[in-house]
Amino acid sequence: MKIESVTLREIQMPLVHFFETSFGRVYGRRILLVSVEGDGVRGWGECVAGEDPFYSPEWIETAWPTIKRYLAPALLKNGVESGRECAALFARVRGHNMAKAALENAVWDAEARQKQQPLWKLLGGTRREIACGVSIGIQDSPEQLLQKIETELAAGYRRIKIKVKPGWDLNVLEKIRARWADIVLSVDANSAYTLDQTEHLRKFDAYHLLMIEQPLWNDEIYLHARLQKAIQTSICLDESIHHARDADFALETGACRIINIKVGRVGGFTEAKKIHDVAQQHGIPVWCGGMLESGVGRAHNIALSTLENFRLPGDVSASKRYWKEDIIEPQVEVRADGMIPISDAPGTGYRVREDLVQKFTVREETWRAGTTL
Ligand code: OSB
Ligand code: MG
Repeated sequence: MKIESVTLREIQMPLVHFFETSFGRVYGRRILLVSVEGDGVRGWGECVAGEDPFYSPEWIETAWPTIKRYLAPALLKNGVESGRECAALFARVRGHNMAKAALENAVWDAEARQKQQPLWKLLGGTRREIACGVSIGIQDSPEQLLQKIETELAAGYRRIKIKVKPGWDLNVLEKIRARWADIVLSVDANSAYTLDQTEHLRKFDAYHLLMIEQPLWNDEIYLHARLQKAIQTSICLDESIHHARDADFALETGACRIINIKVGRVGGFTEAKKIHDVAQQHGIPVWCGGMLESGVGRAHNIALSTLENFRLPGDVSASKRYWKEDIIEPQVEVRADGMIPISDAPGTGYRVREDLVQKFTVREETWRAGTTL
């Protein structure tokens, strides 16, 4: 398809409730959105980079100039036949996966609309409904955490994940298990521990967790293999996996038994599909991670989660857990049985509310094909 223009925006939206991880607390989001236009359709993509370089070295202030100076010009000068071709076009730029994914996914989105096909089908998905979990941040007190878990269980969510760090881990797990002995429960450390704490991490085994996500360094795989040998709880890697080669290395070395796929962290749908396939060949399940996305990224996560090997509930939850009013229509809703039904409509099945996008926009730039970039 011929890409005629690329628009990059920053929107700002307050979160309904703050979100705290081992690297800090956020009260609202600054989100970069990309839209591409061509062949009479518009496709949308979300850049999941954070407000700070804490989850990953990439953050919104590296993503903006990377898109402006390199990625958007590459797309506008060369054009692409499909979303599949973007990764090769962007390969000259090293890293900056979240910036790349925002553009690549916008092209897939446009392609699905142009072909009048559901995005999930274009991606090769098969599921007609997907299972949802929730990620609950660190709270001011264990009592508040228990209250939140109760609310999410009542809403039907099929897996509870809590954020942990030293000082907010075994003490809260003890309280959770005393109240709910059998719920499907995971923890996510976002790299808050080191290998010297293996003895401490082994104590997590007593709480029969579905997984412990990213216990060690964000840039480390092999030391997770050492840890996995020493503990019973399955390790899931998030931050450490950037492409299919990482997934292959992690699975060959036994560094994890589960992989979290975030389409932004891995540079777009094309690489996400490859990681999905590598895991499947190893008999390892994957699930879809979240990055406190607006409806644009959320709708893409839903489409990705329809692939067969997304066998565990994802961090793909309802719009209303994050936003007073999400920027898509309909809002993402989770049924009382904890599932999201998949629409047969062309594209994502969710319409972007451009009036709201406009209202939340704080900066915006458009680049067109054929003009000096
Ligand atoms: O590690 O999965 C993570 C949010 C921001 C950065 C990293 C992570 C998260 C989440 C939130 O856990 C998941 C969600 O979108 O609800
Ligand atoms: Mg994580």
